[in-house]
Amino acid sequence: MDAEGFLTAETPYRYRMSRRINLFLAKKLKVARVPAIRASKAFNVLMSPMAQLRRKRAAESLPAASGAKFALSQEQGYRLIGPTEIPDVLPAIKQAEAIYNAAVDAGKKAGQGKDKNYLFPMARGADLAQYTDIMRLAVNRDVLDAVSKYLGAVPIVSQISVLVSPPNESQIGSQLYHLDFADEKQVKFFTYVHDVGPESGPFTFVPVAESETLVKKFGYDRGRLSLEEVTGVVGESGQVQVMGPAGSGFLVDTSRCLHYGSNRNKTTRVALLIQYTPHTVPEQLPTVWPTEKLKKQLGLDEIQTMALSLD
Ligand SMILES: O=C(O)CCC(=O)C(=O)O
Repeated sequence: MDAEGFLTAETPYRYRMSRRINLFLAKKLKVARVPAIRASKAFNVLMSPMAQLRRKRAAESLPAASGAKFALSQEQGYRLIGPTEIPDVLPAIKQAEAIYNAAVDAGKKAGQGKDKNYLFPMARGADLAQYTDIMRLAVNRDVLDAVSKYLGAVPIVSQISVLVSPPNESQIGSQLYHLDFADEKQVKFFTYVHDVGPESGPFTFVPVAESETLVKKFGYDRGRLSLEEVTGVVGESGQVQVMGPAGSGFLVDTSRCLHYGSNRNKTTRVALLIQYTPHTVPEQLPTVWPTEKLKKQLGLDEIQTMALSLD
C-alpha cells in the first residue's frame, strides 16, 4: 500500500514538509525511491535531532533478551506470529470485528465510493484510540521491543486500521508485487480477524534477501512486478503466503520485502493493521494520538508512551 495518513491541525510541520519534499523529488524531479526518501528524511531528522537520539538510545538500552520472542532479522525482515502467541491479540481482534460488523450493519457497502475498492480501511487513525484492546496490542512490549531493535530506535505507531478486502476480480495497485515508500524501513503488524485461506486474498511477500535480488534483476524502483515475474525468479517456494486461523499474524518490513495481497479474493478478508515507522518517517503523515489520555488509561511505560507520541 502506498503511503497515506491524515493531515490534522496537530500534524507537526516537519512531516508535512518532508512529505512535500519527497513528492517533489519523486514526481517532479523523478529522483529514485531510496535517494528521495533519504533526502526528505534528512530534513525531518534535522528538525528533531534530540528526539531521534533519545529514541536510538532507548532502543540501545533495552535488555539483550527483550524483543527476542518476535525478533526480525535484517536479512529476512519478517516474523510470523501464531494465533495464540500474543494474549493481547484475541481481545484486539474482537474489537476489530465489532468495528467491521457495525460498519456493515450501518450499510457501509464494501468498496463503495473508495479509490481502491479491493482494499480499504473501515476505521483508522485516532478514531481507534477509544478501542483500548486494540491500543494495548499496538504497544505490546514483545512486539514493540522487537520492532525497536530491528529499526534501531523506538518507533512511532504511525497508523492503525481495520482493513477490509472484499471479493474482487482485479489485479492492480497493491494487488501486485511492490515495495512501500513511506520510509527506507518500517514494520507492519497484520493480524487476521477471520480465518484466511487461499480464497481470501492472503498477504504474500518475498523476504528481504530475495527481494533485493529481484529489485536488482528488474531494476525495480516504485512500480509493480507481476506475480509471474516474481515466481519466474524465486519460484513458489521463495514466496511466503500467510494463511491461518483468526488471530494469525505477522510482522513484515513492507519497505524491504516485495509484497502484495487482496488479489482476486473470493471471500472477504478483514485484518487489523498496526504500522510502526521511524519517528522521522518522511513520506507519511503519522497519526496524532491522544498520548496523555492513553498513558493514563492503559498505564503506559516510557517506551510505550514514546511509541504513541511524536515528541
Ligand atoms: O494485503 C494486501 O492487500 C496488501 C497490503 C499492502 O500492500 C500493504 O499494506 O502495504
